[in-house]
Amino acid sequence: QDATAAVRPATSATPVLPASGDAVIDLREAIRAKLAFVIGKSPETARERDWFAATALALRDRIVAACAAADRSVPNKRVYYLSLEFLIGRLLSDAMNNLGLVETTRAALKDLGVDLGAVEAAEPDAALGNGGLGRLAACFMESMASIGIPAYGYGIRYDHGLFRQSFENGWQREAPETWLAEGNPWEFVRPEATYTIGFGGHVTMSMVSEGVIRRSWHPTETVKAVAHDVPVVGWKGRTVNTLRLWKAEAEQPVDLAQFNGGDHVGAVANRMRAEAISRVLYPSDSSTAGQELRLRQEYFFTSASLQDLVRRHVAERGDVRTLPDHAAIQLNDTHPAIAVPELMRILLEDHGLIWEDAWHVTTNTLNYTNHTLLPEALETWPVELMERLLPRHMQIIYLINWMHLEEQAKNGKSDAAHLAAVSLIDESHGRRVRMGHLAFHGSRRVNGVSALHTELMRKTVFADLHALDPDKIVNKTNGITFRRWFHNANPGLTRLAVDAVGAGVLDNPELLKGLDAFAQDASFVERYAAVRRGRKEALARIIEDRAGVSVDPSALFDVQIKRIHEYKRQLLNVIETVALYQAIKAEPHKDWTSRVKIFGGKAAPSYTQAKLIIKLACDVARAVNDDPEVADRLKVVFMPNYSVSLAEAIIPAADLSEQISTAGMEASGTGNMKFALNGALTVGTLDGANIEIRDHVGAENIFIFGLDAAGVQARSAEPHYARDAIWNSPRLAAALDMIASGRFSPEEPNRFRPLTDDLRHRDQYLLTVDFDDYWRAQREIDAAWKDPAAWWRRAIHNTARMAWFSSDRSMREYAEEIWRVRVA
Ligand code: NBG
Repeated sequence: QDATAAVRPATSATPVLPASGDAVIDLREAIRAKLAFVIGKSPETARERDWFAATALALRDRIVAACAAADRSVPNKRVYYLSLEFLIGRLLSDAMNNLGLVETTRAALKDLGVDLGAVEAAEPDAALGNGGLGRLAACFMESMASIGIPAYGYGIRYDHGLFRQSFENGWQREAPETWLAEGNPWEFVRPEATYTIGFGGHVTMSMVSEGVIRRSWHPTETVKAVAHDVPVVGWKGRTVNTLRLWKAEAEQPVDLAQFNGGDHVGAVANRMRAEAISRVLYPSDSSTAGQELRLRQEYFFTSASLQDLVRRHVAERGDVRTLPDHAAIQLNDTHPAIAVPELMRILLEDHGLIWEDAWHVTTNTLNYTNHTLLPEALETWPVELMERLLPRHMQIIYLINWMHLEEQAKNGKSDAAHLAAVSLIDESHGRRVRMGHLAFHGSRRVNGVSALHTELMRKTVFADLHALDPDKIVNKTNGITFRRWFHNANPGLTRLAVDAVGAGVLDNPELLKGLDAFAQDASFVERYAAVRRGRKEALARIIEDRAGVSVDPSALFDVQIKRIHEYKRQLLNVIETVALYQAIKAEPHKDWTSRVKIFGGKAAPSYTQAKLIIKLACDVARAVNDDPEVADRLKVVFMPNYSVSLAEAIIPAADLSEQISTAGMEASGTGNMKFALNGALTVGTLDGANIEIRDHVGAENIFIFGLDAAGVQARSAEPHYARDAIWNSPRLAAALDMIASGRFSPEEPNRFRPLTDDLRHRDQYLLTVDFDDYWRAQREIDAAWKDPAAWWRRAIHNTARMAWFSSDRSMREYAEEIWRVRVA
């Protein structure tokens, strides 16, 4: 397991509640009992993993107790958050912190001769997501529980989460992830919440009365969805919500006739096919997977979730027509967009509603969040595939679309171009269902995830639909949960904040503003810098351990950790590294600011260009780190197997946060928020939430460079912009030449030509155009680092002014303006 234990200073966790003697004894005995009677081990034979399971089970009892003690009455309205991804990471520290039991647990384990840090490190990450979209869902679940919004998260219980990444000579290798190999102590299996999910087959029509035709679906294949519940405990144990993850099981685990006939493999083929649905998370981020199994996953979890919530509603309220009064459903991206026809089908077929009533219920219950405008990520499914897999849904989509287009004609907007633009079916690339259009049309509210992204939704991808209903699109800028990304990840800084502005800051992050007054206070600055220093030393040990590079903790730690994607422009950072390397070699005696460039992130296994960028970063790292002339002035590290836990170790140790996407392409970003909250300064473009971060922390406390979104659009239209930019920048030209020459890949000189050739001829992401200004910003940062008082003042202003980016704020906004649900 990941040995991040070393980074959690054993003496300085947030002491929400100090350990009290009785509580320690109670918990200690509870852990001892779990170890003996559930795990079946003695303290002598128990491994850290066993202690983790025993501790988790003991804490889970307390979560259940908190749940039982809470208000058990039926809430007036619930939120249902449907997401194909929940990137929750480890849960032990969340649970301890929110129950106020960090110190109690530490003391209880200590009594048993066990170190809490080691136990925490033994928990596998639940990596049921790829990146920002899945992590956002996890932050939102925690925030809803913390501010008291009754909610269920619905997703898939993947056997295998996001793959494990290792490097072989700098090439990414993928291995399956196995978080469930030793069971999951947090979950409860709920066989009574099992639903049947159909696929394929045909639709029949029958006359129910004069002129009333009822259609019904007869699937050929059925799969069971079995609920597995993970409790989500909020801050101070106030609310416990549920993350309900569906596991796919076959209705008939073995075909006994086939088995008896000797066909032992054939006898379980059906089971394999069914269970494949929840076997593995698709490792694609901001691009579509496009395969049939993916559509099966989407429909599987959407149908199970809708059946479950409709059943709950009818049991509680009797009448399915009042669903919009008591349930708000959020579709996290288009992955659950099939909810539109599925909810219609349930209402029409299972509850006998007429079309108009069903449509009213559907469009007043569903809401949709868009997370990207990148064309390669906009889901469309071939009509032919939908007709084969979900014939009834395809009929319903056709009918919805027919009415939608009729409405246009009625309003005098029947020109072909307009109809083609707003249609739910794209006729231009074969016939395909546009899932974004479907989700948009079937929802009451549609939201973007940052101010800029929402503006671009209105102007670009959804412009035509937006014109039809100008109030539908709203902005809800993303947020992060401070409990995990500040209190748990950075106990030292949290302690310092508590000392400075009071423990109320743990409940109300707005109190962080009080830290502004300490930005010039020498003793506070010293403590703030000491906390960072401690985290950098710990990270340096992890870097040595996992990447085999020794780095100096007094250097500037410059970090870019996120999925590897061309639009995020890790390549721009690598090229700047090469240019800096050349500059140091040219003037080795100049007073360079020492830097450690830290990269981390996974590339989708089929994303060739992204994997080549990783290889380049690793090859550049090898050359730079081995060059005695450079020595400690520049080190480059690519950390393998980036994960939520690793982020928790890296972010508090970062001095500089790289948020350098091409303007207009990063919908929001949320890593950017985590860094700034922990006091790293940002070097970034005017993209996504960077703009709002600048507005909050102040333009003098962030390093902005490059074209803005309008500039990107204008420049992209110019011919030869890349050629011209390289021509005008000798520094860029020299760095590209060095890479293209094979200097970093002597054993294969042309290895990186696909990267350099692409930049010279196409450069879709405008690296060449932004390069010089990026270089300028980086040298400004070098200079700023040399003035520690000014640097720490800026860092403290960042921490002090990031409160608005709490996901509690995001959730309150959703609650008021989208879900219309009361916050307790
Ligand atoms: C991602 C965006 C990020 C954004 C997260 C969360 C997808 C499809 N989108 O910029 O790229 O922060 O969503 O909203 O993964």
